[in-house]
Amino acid sequence: MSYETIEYTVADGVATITLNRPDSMNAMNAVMRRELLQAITEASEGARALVLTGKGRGFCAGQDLGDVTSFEELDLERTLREEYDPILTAIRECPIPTIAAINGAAAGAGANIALGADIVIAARSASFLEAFARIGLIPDAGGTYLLPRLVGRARAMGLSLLADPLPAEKAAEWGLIWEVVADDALMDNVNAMARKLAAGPTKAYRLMKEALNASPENDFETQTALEAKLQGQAGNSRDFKEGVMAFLEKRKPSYEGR
Ligand code: T3D
Repeated sequence: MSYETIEYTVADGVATITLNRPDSMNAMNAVMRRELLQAITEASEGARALVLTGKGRGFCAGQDLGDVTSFEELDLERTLREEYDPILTAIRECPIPTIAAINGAAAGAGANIALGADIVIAARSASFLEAFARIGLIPDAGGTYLLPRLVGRARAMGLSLLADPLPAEKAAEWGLIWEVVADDALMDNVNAMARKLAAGPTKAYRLMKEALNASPENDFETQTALEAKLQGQAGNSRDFKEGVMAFLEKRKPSYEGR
């Protein structure tokens, strides 16, 4: 499959999607939304880990504001429901681990799509900007769902109302993201992590994602019942047997993801 607005590569079981409209800080137009969804689906079916990053000095500046040619014809509810939401769902329900490598500014929908990944690693010079209030909108692309859950109501409100850039260091300090690394070490760190995950027990990863994603909405009994059900599935996997045998035989496990 060839793409116009993204680059898509697969190596060592790791699919990498690079948003590729650097002149506009990788702002999202309709083609990019379509291609991003297609590439996530492709990765879900053929790879064992997924990395999402941006070309140039930005990660993604959110909606391409240059696309707004007629305010009369604009239907944001439709665009969100039909074009953004499927991307958020594809990332959240992606059966393989997802890593967002934030190489620069992540703004608007670009920030919230990134925050939907399983692990977010940012370059020290990167920042997160809930830019919406600057143009009279509310955080979308999952922002109002994710932000309070990740950093609590006070910080979610501050980020949304003030719309000031949050430096990567502070984002890590707040628990919004996993970690910050030196700019020139970003992709080495991310690639090493992605390769480690791709060689791991990917069936267990899928099940743990299902459990952790369900957790915020569940009460204790519901969650522990789900945990037991999913652990039952993990316990029936070849990877579990391989993990235990490798431990007992004092060797490295070789996981197949089933
Ligand atoms: O369908 C719908 O509309 C609903 C969905 C909405 C979802 C949303 O994402 S709404 C939020 C949209 N995004 C923004 O409001 C962010 C706008 N951009 C910025 O605030 C800043 O550009 C950044 C903080 C991302 C980066 O700042 P800086 O100073 O590093 O770069 P810059 O000079 O502002 O931008 C560089 C170029 O990218 C510039 O083009 P030029 O002048 O060199 O030709 C700029 O116009 C362009 N650019 C940046 N963001 C966008 C963009 N072009 C189109 N759309 C953008 N979002």
